[in-house]
Amino acid sequence: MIRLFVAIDLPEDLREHLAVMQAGLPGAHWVDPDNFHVTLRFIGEVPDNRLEDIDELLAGITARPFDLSLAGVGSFARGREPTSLWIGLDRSEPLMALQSRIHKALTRAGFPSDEKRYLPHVTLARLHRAPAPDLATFIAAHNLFRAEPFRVDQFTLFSSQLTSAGSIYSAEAEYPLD
Ligand code: 3AM
Repeated sequence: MIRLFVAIDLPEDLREHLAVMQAGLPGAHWVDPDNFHVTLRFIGEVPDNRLEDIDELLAGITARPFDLSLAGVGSFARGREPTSLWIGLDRSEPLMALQSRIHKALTRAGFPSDEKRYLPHVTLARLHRAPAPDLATFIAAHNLFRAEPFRVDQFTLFSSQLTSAGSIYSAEAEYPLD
């Protein structure tokens, strides 16, 4: 089995910019900057022999390149327990359209996902018992964060290996937009 997800990679200068923010929050397990991405669609565990079908399906998705801007900071929680800290993105119609096309194609091909609303983000940290006041202070301190727009001219199929030292992501294939 192979664990897969589809995502947009970030340029190196933006990774470095985000990495500077990774400090000063107790309970934060900071994501390795090499692993920063904007998830488009989580696929999950599939038999290795489905990789070719998924590759073909993604290769058939067409879209024009577009610009994206990272802006703002927020957190996700399970119940009252915060689980992740993320950087947000300015609203982008081309991003939502690309996500929707990928999501529908995978669902139609028999790769279901949870039906949660898509909220584009870049995960900065996983949180384990981060004290609420510290989290609120971190979010307030970084809430005005805004980066220069970057060009999205491809998306990537990643595999994810879960290890005791964290997830190892590998690019399996890249799909140019043009
Ligand atoms: O880094 P982010 O949060 O964008 O949260 C996981 C990560 O996204 C997400 O897939 C990305 C690569 O692991 N993910 C993991 N399990 C998931 C699931 N069951 C999931 N997304 C939806 N459903």
